[in-house]
Amino acid sequence: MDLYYFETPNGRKPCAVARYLNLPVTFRRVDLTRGEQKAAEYRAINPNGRIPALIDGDVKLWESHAIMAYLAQKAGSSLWPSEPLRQVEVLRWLLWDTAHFSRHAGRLFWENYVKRAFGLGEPNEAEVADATRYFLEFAQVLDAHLEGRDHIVDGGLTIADFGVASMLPTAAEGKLPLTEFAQIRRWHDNLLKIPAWREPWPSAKAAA
Ligand SMILES: N[C@@H](CCC(=O)N[C@@H](CS)C(=O)NCC(=O)O)C(=O)O
Repeated sequence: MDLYYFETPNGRKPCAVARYLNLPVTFRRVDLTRGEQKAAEYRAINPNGRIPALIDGDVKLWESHAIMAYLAQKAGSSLWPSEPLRQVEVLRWLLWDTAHFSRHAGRLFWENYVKRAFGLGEPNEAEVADATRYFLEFAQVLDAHLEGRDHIVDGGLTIADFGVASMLPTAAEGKLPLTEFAQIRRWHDNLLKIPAWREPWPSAKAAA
């Protein structure tokens, strides 16, 4: 199995699952700083020109959440639950995350960190204000949901935790306003105790 990744929030998700489950994955680094994701050879794997992507025999997959689900199912892991209702809950939170929580966190990460890091200019203040407003709105939903819970979906760790948490390891760089969200911080502090989440990246040696 070949997993195409880079050290970014969307790359973290499948790398963390592969490491958590100790799967026999060949990690293939796609250097976004050199534009390798736009090369025709890579677009043949992911026509979106983005990481991550996975090839497993005849299976060619892109979209980080789908790749996490595939890896968990392949391993027979409860990261992808067997109960239909819990599967629906995982889907609900992953879809919500893409549409709302990580979407606006990602906008802040882009404005507050990526633009400067890659010489793309200063943050656009109007964009920061708009993203902050939405981030606060959806962080409130997540914080209330996590009250009295250790995981997004009751019953244990699932890929919904890794999906919804994906922007949080870079919260400082993205200047995510998390101060008032004690439940989110508690939940993510616990996730960071999982070595595969804290350190998902293959060593230089392991990466092809
Ligand atoms: N919805 C996609 C998003 C993938 C994505 O945007 N990846 C970013 C890195 S976090 C990327 O490859 N960006 C490179 C580019 O836009 O050229 C997923 O979850 O896999």
